[in-house]
Amino acid sequence: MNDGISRRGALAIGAAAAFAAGAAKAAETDPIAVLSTWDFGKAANEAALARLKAGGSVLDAVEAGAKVPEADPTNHSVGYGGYPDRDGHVSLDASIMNGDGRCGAVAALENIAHPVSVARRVMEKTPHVLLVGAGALQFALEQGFTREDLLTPESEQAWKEWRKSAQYQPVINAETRSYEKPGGPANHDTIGMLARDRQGRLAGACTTSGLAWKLRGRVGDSPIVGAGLYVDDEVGAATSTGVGEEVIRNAGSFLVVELMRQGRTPQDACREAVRRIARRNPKSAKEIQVGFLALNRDGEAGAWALQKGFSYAVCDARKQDALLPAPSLY
Ligand code: SD4
Repeated sequence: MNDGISRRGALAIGAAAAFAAGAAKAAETDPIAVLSTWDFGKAANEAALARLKAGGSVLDAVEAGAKVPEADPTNHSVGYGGYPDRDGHVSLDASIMNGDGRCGAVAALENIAHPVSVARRVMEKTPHVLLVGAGALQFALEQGFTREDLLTPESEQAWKEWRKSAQYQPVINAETRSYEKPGGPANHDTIGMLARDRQGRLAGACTTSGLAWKLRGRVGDSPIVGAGLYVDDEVGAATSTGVGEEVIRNAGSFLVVELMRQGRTPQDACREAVRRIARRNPKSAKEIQVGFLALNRDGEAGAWALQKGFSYAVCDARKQDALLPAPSLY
């Protein structure tokens, strides 16, 4: 070679470039990713990432992440401090799912601060998927969970205020308020969390106190596998937030995963699931919020919502505390 670089040198440079490109590709195709719904997802993602870095499994990570808002008394739609039902009972729903199809859930569980952990015990210690109400509480106590009063003075005060009018309008009360005041105190909702480890294993968790002032015994989408959460290592994972009735009617998270299986990107799959809800019930869709969050097996994220104001927290190799606005139909 007569350009100042020997053939041997050129080969070495070529090999180094190829190695660098390969390394970059490996980094792109082998990421850790943790995603969560809403702004409080940032703190939850941090806890999940710490668990992964400490050698925990992807299931350990989503459980650790979901427990952060569950323990936060200022968050009125998840765990301790959640707004009660119309009769004053704080009643919690949660699910957890591993990418190999194992899953567990609890619904209408009272007096236990960490329903996501009880859901995991249902998955690991019983042949069942879902325990509800008094039976779920009995199981939790048998498993060593502590019985607690979850109604904080602040939530009790809000409930007493609500009782003055006692208008049972879960749709507008809970969701549109969040949408009108992004970042405000009402902008707190179900946490749905999805995670992928370096080996491409996926897991998800979803936990909530459900719609404020709901009817006693009402169960939303969050503990219904396929509605509020669905995870499949072969394809990806999805979770939802918003008015659970609409999500259940459309098997929302399962739909998102199946759309990804057909080749859609996570964002496009979420958009199609949102459009399906709007097509089926165009009148109510304008007045409620539903948001989907998805992660595919390669670690690519996406989200879509009916209304503006749905945000999601992303933690990946590039940035650990991103908070992104989801695109919306309206
Ligand atoms: C539910 N999707 O219970 C949950 C809760 C929620 O605002 O997201 N509420 O329907």
